[in-house]
Amino acid sequence: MTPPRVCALAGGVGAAKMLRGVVQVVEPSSVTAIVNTGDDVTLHGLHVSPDLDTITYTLANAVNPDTGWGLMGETWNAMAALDRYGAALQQNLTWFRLGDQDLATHLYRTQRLRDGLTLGEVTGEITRAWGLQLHLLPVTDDPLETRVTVAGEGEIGFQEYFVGRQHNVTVESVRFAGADASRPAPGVLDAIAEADIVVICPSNPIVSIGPPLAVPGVRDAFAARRASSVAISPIVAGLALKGPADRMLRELGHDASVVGVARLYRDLAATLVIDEADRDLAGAVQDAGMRCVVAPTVMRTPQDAAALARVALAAANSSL
Ligand code: FO1
Repeated sequence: MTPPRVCALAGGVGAAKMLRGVVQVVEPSSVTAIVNTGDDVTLHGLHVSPDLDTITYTLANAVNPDTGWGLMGETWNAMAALDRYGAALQQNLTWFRLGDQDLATHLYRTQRLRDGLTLGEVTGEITRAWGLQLHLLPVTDDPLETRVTVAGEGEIGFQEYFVGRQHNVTVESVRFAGADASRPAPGVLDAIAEADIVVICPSNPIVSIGPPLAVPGVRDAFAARRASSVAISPIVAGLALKGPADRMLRELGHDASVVGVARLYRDLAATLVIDEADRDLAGAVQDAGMRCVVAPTVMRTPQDAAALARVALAAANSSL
């Protein structure tokens, strides 16, 4: 029997962990991840795609396990050398840490884009070079930039918010610059339409799942597959496992809970998987309009991720 085709909507670290589980449960070559590019940033003239790279490095078992981004066993000589020039300028040129091996990815991606390839084509070359069998697609090949308006400062870039200020500032609003003019990358709408199962990964609903849905046509494509779609809550017991998702939900007027997540996802997925810690909210999730499955959703090991993937795929199947 042909393996089920899975299409995943993915952000960074949480999605990478989820995908590491999915590829243990179904044939990796039948998995397509549609990845957020709103985190992308140009620094030192280089195009950095954090969510694409986090997934690539994680699936290649090369990611720095402590941070969830960048490469394990990294050295920082280029950053140290740049600090010499930062001192001359009296500027911090290395607030966004690019390791020596990681730099190769950004050098290569930037050159290939200059050669005229699309971000999707370059991503294919990079994932093949890392021996990945699953397909990674940027949600769009066009510019898409998450901009965050923070209290007392005005609008800054996503990485200035997330890294520059360690997301320790209050968010007043978020917008996705370029979204209206952007087009789904080749293969994105087909991957969503042709999937047997759609998985919305446990990523930040605002700034990881939000930007891809802002690309014209993408939200409708996912909504059309609602019956075959399952989402995993990135919020457990009111908290994000990593990053500012809980704060951002609250600051933007949503409930920082599995019920708040259900209100955001109910048009996109029939089922929401929530952690055992939120078992008593299962009824409220159903009242919010989503079938609710309770299971362990904290992925500490690849085995945890595979178990969660099995639960998610079974839930999506049973709602067919
Ligand atoms: N996150 C940080 O908190 N500090 C960093 O210096 C940093 C550097 C970095 C370099 C490459 C890359 O692909 C990701 C990097 N990240 C860093 C993570 C990045 O901010 C991601 O966008 C977040 O993980 C959210 O997805």
